[in-house]
Amino acid sequence: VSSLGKEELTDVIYEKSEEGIAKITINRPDKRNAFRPRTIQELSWCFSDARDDPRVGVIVLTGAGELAFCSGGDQSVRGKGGYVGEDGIARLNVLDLQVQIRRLPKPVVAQVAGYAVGGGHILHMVCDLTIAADNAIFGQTGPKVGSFDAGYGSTHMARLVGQKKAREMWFLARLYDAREALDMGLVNTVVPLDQLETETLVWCREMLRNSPTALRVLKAALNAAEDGQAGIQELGGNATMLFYQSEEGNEGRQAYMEKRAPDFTKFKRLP
Ligand code: 2NE
Repeated sequence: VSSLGKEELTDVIYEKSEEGIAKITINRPDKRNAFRPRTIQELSWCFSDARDDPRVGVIVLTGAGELAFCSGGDQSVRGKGGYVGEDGIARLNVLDLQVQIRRLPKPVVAQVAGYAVGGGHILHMVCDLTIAADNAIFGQTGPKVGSFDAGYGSTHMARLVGQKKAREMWFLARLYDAREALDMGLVNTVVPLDQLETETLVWCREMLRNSPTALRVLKAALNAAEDGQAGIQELGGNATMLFYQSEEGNEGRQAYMEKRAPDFTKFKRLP
């Protein structure tokens, strides 16, 4: 699927607007938008395209219909060791998708109507913001169906809602309505279902008006505080990107190309 093109998407709808919003919709409504390996491969392709497209400033992840954002892994294709695709290989490739969303240097907004449960709940948690409809229902079902996510699904949740609540969510596997999710800090806002799309656009447009570099570095900084060495690498990459745009950075490159000693004396050492 690495050579996948937009025309080959079956499980996902991918749209880009003139104003710079990419919208990625999980399109398996008959299964409450449960994902199979192909769904994740397609999502990954879309996120990669949205990352690389300089016209895209914000990405929205959502689910088709009003009944579900995503109900997690498709249990009908779950095999030994993961979810099994057409190639017969068992995969847990949603874990790679979580990392991709986390590392993507543009804001990713989850637009949630209906169920966001299991692996679908984790997908909304790793998005930067969540706009929920008043019919949204959140929770982990893993312990009921013989599954768990001991990565971001647990540790990032604890950072969002606190240790006690995270243990409650995982150990009891209860479901929570949108108001409870808002009170817990799981989502940013709750709006009537018929205003979900409009409200998401309002939040996206507000971010699009702000400095893309500021948002990019802030996302990396907020990640770095939690992601250890990988987080520092992400934040550090932004420093290199900015340094490469500076006169001082270019003096080094220029001197090397001209086979002369670099002259860094003209650059101020700021306090
Ligand atoms: C989502 C929920 C609560 C919705 O309930 P309801 O009553 O609104 O719908 P219903 O009738 O349960 O579902 C409609 C159709 O969608 C299928 C159902 O089997 C049903 O199919 P039909 O009977 O019409 O043929 N469906 C829904 N979710 C599915 C799923 N995840 N896999 C396959 N088919 C699914 C209710 O449907 C529900 O509780 N779903 C299961 C949620 C779940 O346990 N997800 C997996 C968690 S584990 C996970 O995602 C995971 C992980 O923990 C670690 C790594 C990777 C993944």
